[in-house]
Amino acid sequence: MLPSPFPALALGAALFAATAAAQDDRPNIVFVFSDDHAVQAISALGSRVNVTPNIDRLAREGITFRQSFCCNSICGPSRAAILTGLHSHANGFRQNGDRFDGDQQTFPKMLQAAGYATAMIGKWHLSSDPQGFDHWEVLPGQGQYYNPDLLSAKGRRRVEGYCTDVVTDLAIDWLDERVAEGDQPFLLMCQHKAPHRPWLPGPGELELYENVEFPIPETLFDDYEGRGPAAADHAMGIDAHMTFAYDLQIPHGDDERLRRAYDGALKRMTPAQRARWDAAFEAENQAFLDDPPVGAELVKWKYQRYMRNYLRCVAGVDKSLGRILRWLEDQGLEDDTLVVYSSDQGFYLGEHGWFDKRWMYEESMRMPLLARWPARIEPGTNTDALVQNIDYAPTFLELAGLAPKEPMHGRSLVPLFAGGIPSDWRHSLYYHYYESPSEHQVAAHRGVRTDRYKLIHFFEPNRSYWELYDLERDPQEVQSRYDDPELAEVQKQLKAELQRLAERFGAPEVGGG
Ligand code: SGN
Ligand code: CA
Repeated sequence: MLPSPFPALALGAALFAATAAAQDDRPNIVFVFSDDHAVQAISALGSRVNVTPNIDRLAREGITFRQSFCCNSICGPSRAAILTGLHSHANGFRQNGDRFDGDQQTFPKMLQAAGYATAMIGKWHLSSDPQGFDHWEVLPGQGQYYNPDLLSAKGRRRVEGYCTDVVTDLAIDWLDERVAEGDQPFLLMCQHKAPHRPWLPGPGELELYENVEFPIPETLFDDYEGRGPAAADHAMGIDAHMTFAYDLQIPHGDDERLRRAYDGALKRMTPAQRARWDAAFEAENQAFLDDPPVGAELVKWKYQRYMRNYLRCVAGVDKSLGRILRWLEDQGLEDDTLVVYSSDQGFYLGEHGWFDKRWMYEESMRMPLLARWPARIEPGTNTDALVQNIDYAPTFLELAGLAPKEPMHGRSLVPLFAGGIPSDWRHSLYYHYYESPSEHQVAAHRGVRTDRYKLIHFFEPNRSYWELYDLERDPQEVQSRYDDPELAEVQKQLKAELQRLAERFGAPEVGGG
C-alpha cells in the first residue's frame, strides 16, 4: 500500500491561499479527450475489434474505471458536465446548439486562478469562447479532419495536416513552452475530433485493417421487439441511414446534403493528401461498384467499411496519446502528472444495427475513463465504482487542493485511486437526454442505472412509457422487464430512486405517466 497520498489536498481551499507557494507538489493534469470513442474499441476495456496500445498503457500503469458513464450522451452536454461537475439542467447546456455560459464555475477557471497554467486545444463545441485558459485554440463547431481551421483569441487560421496530428502538435508545442517558461503546474486539455463522424482516417492509418473482417455484433439485425416504440423509430441505422459517400467514402448515390459535405471534406485536402486518399479506397470501391452486395450482405459490407474507418481514426487518437506519454517521459514529468483518457460519450459499433449515440442504453451511456499517475496510483488498479462525467471537475479540483465554491453534483474520484470503493459511494446514476426532435431521432428520456438494473422513462407526449432492464441477465438490453411481476419490487425501488435523484439534483419535472 502507498502511504496516504493526499494529506495536503485534504486541507481544502481555505488553507490553499496561505500555502500556495509551498504547494507545487500539485500534479500537472493532462486530459486527453476524444469524440465518440466507444468503450468497445479499447482493448483494455475488452475490445473484440482492435488494439489500443497507448490507452492500454494507462490501464496497465494506472487505473481503469470499468463502470464509467455520461449523464447525457451527446457532445456539448458531456463537455459542459465535465467543466462544471453539474448535470445538464443545472449547467444550462442540455443539447448541441445550446450556448455554454462560461461565466459559471468551471474547474479550468478555478485551476487557473489557483496558479495553474491552462490550455485547451482541439474540439470544444460549446459555442461560447473558452474561459479559464491562458491559451486556447479550438476547432470551430465540429471541426474538419483535413487541414482544419482553428479559432483562438487572435482569430481564425487554417493549419495543414490531419486534425488529430495537428491538435497533438499544438498541444506538445504548448507543453514545450511550459517547460521553457516556468515551474507552474499545468492543465492541458487536448481534445480530438476523431473518431467522430464522418470517420475520415489520417494518412498514416489509411491502410490499417485492410482485408480485416471484424466480428459481426449479435444485434446487428435487431428487430427491436421487447422494447417500447422509440428504439425502432431511430434514424441511426447502418442499413437505412448510413450514407455511401459521406459515411463510407464510396460514390454511390446519396443524400444531397451529405454528399456535398463529403465533397467539401475532400476539397480541403492538398493534392498529395487527396492522391493518397484516392489510392487507399480505389480498388475496394471499384470492386463494390462492379458487384454491389444487396440485402443483409450490403449491411455487413457497410458495417465492415464503417469499422475499418472508425478504428483507423481511433488508432490515430491512440498514437497521439502515445506521443504525449513519450513527451512526459522525456521530460521526466511522469511522476508529477495525472494523465486521463476519456471520450465525450459511448457509441454504437453496429450493436442494435446502429451507429451514433444518445440513448441511455449501455453502449452510448458508457464512457471510457482511464488515468495514470505513477506517484499516486498503483499499476493495474481497477474499480467498479459507478462514476460519471460530473465527477471529473471535483476530482481535478481536489488534486489542485481546491474545493468548489458552488456545490457540484459530482464527487471526486480521488478516493477511488486506491482501488477500493468508499462505503458511502453512490449506488445509482441519474441520466437525462433532451435533444428531441433532432438528427437520428432519439426520443427524450431519463432514467436511473444501478450496478445491476436500468430504468428508463420515455416521456414525450406521443412516446410515453417505461423500460426496465436486468443488465446481468440481459446485458444487450433487448427485453424490457417493465411490469414483469418478478421484478415488481425492483421496479418500485428504481422509480423511487429516480425520483430521489431528480429531487436531489433539482431536475425539471417531466411529463408522461
Ligand atoms: C453531427 C453528425 C451526427 C451526430 C451529431 C452530434 N451529423 O450532426 O451524426 O450525431 O453531429 O455529434 S453530420 O452529418 O454532421 O456528421 S456530437 O458528438 O457532436 O454530439
Ligand atoms: Ca461526441
